[in-house]
Amino acid sequence: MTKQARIIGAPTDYGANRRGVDMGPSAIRYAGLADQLEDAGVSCTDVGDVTAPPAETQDADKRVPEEGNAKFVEEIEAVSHELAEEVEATIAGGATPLVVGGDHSVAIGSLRGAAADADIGTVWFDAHADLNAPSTSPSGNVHGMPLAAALGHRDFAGVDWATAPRLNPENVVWVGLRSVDDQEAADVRDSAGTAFTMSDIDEHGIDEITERAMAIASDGVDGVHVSLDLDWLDPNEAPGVGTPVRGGVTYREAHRAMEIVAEHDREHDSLRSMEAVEVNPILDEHNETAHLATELAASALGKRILGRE
Ligand code: 6HN
Ligand code: MN
Ligand code: MN
Ligand code: MN
Repeated sequence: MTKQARIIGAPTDYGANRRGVDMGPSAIRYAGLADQLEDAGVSCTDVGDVTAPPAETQDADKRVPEEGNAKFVEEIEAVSHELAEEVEATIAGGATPLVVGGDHSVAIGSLRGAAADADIGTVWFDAHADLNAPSTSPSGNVHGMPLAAALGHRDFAGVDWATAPRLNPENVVWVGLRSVDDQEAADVRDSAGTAFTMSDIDEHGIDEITERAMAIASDGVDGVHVSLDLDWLDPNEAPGVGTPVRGGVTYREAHRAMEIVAEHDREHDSLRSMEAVEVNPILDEHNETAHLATELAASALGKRILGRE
């Protein structure tokens, strides 16, 4: 059956430390996302963007909670509601949501939507663990917190709009970690999830690590949300991101990983939803990072070099 994808733009930078990532959805569309997907044999519709007023028109400081620090939480709450509804409706309609960000705080909405009606796991392709909470975050930027929020961790306990109760902690898998804050690292170790660092990729290779990640994330649940933060790649390959960290995966490794996601999906029908986030066109070179996001999404959704079987 032809795969159906629904592109949902989430043009936010509320959760990031640098402006510009709100232009990610436009840049990714301009880089040819829909064409890439059609070439991959995926039938796709673009529903446009969720509502996200420019950060300049909002007041970050008034939104900082008394305990801990989380900038723009009210704006992020509004985006999460709308995005969760879009993602849920997309899945209910039989299509695969492809959320394009925006900063990584949009994952709060993606995960809630994907888990609205099913038990899910997630594979988090990212340099960062995104497991900070308002009381532990060194920055107050919510893009460093979506997994803590979704898992109902610490400060987010009882914050309904932020948590995804059917995201199973044992099915959370990080791939490619190389920049984790001190308390966050302890929380990753204490979590029920599985963390594969860049060292693990060096040691075992991208094939084995991605295969293990998909196996763990999909074990005993209904599907997997694949979260692709473009800073997962090395900044040489993906310069247009707000929080680059040297020592990331190469272009080929990234493609291989996404192809393994697609292979796993072909065999197990495991890919429930996906997002590509943190593309910052202001910092990009000739829209390369946005273009990369389109190619990687196409690979994850089944693109093969010699076409379909
Ligand atoms: N991202 N750990 C840092 C923080 O501010 O919490 C960086 C987070 C980056 C988040 O890239 O999605
Ligand atoms: Mn991230
Ligand atoms: Mn990151
Ligand atoms: Mn091994």
